Amino acid sequence: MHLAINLKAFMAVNLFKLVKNKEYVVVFHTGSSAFTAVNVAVNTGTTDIRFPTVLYNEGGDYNPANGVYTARVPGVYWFSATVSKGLGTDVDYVPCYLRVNSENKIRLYTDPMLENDRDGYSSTGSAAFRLQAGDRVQVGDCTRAESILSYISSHFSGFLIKPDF
Ligand SMILES: [Ca+2]
Repeated sequence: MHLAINLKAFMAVNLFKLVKNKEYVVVFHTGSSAFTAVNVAVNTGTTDIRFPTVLYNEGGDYNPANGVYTARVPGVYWFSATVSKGLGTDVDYVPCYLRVNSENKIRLYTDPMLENDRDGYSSTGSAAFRLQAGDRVQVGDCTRAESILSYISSHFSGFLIKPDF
């Protein structure tokens, strides 16, 4: 951490010198981005959910307060989400969507029949997306979101595969 801060300061000073002298065009490596978050809470007044417990958040692009991953770097990304329902509660199903900029892209879907509605079950969706800086990815538009199990069997993760530059 200390080394990174010093390196940043060094680069800022030397980049200024380079620009001032009009000698070079400098391209910085954009760094990586990856996260994993678990447990579930429903965003108040919505059908969107958040995964409030962060296990890993390199780059800090996932926000556990609202469950939204915001792309900092344009590029190709991979995301995966799983929602689980606990054993014993009689709920038809708990479908959700993986959403990009509030548009449903991938459906997380399991629908047991009749008496099997009391089973514990999980639904997963995974997808690659090309994102621009500022694009938002989250899990939402859920049905009966209050019945999703808030445990480590419900999780949301993603990472930058390849930056555009
Ligand atoms: Ca059912």
